[in-house]
Amino acid sequence: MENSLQNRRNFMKVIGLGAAAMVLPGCSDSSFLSAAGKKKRPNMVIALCDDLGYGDLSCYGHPFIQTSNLDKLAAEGMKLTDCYAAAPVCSPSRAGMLTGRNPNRCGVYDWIPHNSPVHLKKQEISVAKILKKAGYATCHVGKWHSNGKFNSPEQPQPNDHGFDYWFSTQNNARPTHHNPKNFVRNGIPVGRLEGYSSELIADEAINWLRNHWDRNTPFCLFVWFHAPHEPIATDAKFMKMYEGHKEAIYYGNVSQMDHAFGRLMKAMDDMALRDDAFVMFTSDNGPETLNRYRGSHCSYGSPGPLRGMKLHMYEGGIRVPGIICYPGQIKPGSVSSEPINGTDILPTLCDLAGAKIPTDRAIDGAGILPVFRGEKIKRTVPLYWRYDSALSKPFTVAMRQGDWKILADDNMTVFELYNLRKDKKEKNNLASSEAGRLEAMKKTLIKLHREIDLEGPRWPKWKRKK
Ligand SMILES: [Ca+2]
Repeated sequence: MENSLQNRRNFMKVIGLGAAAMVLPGCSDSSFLSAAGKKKRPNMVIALCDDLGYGDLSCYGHPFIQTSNLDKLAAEGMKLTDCYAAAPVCSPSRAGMLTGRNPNRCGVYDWIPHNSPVHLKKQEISVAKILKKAGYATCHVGKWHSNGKFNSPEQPQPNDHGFDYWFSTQNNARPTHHNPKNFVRNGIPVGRLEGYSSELIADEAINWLRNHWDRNTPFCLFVWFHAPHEPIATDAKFMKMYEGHKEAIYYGNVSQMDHAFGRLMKAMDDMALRDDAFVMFTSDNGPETLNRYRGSHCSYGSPGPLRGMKLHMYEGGIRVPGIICYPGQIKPGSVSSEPINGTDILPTLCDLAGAKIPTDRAIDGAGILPVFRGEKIKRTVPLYWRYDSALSKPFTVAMRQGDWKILADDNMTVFELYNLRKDKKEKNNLASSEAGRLEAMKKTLIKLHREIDLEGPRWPKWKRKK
């Protein structure tokens, strides 16, 4: 642990020293440096879907779903083939994105029900808080799901975690994506809204850029769509695109989100904000399990070629689409297979902003800027996931190092080992034939698992009201 923190500090010294004059080889350095020779701080958009599967976008191989705006983003930037969420379920995945830390360290172990005592604690340092301190304007629109007592003084709210402006819901849009009535804008409930949540979220983001953001400051905008999480509702015109498909409501829901995302990109284009903006799109976990909600039958998400779905420790639960566009710094149409995790967002945005990454606590993520110049990420902590309620029992823990992934039960007694580069479907368990590798990975995993387990806080007992 001490070693890993020290390594991280040493690494950060290197990054810190290099930040002022950082040039990305292979890219246009002139666009990265202002006329005065100072590093230009980009505007940032982090768009997130809810339960969008690895196979749910056209550019990730879906045979029917049309996602022209996200396909365009990939064509203009980089498609990540090995992008991971920090967890196979909503709240921990978001806690990992916001803090750069494995969510189990923060005490966010599972999705957070309404009124639960569980929340992202105030002492956690969110990326929004760091960016705000560094002079960024910060905005969150959409699903928050990082506390149980939403919009209550009893727990930290988006503003407490560094968002200047927020237009958010505790969890899903209710009663559905259509005419939701649970959005809160900067602490004030807004009542029933007309329209669909993806469009409302895009409208608010565009309105914030046009009317609330001060152009003299760089901005970081978190756009966290509810789509395509249940309960789904889709505008008829998007369902019509899939006439004859029983999955039309789901397919159309993804296309409607894509359309809303495209409107935001177009608005940024119109405001001349795209030329040097860092835009990332990803999902918080794998696709919903088919027909989990009886009578709804809207869970038609696809993990593509991967094994498992949401709530699984196999790839389908945690591997998600990941697209990054950063003009002048990423070669258009490029593809990277470097493993990237939701916890990498905080260090990456800090590197882009020239802000310091916290050194007083364990940070699991790593900056991904080297990927844009075709280099490997310098990780001090392996990619690690733990979800005690995983449907892939006994496997509730996973770790990836390079091409290799180990799965384990919570007691660290049962293991599987896969080479993901050769076997992304996780069909061939090599635990027996790669005994030496298994032992080495077990050792690393057990140490990390224990360290994170010890750090995670415990919560008071609480009974969920039905
Ligand atoms: Ca989710």
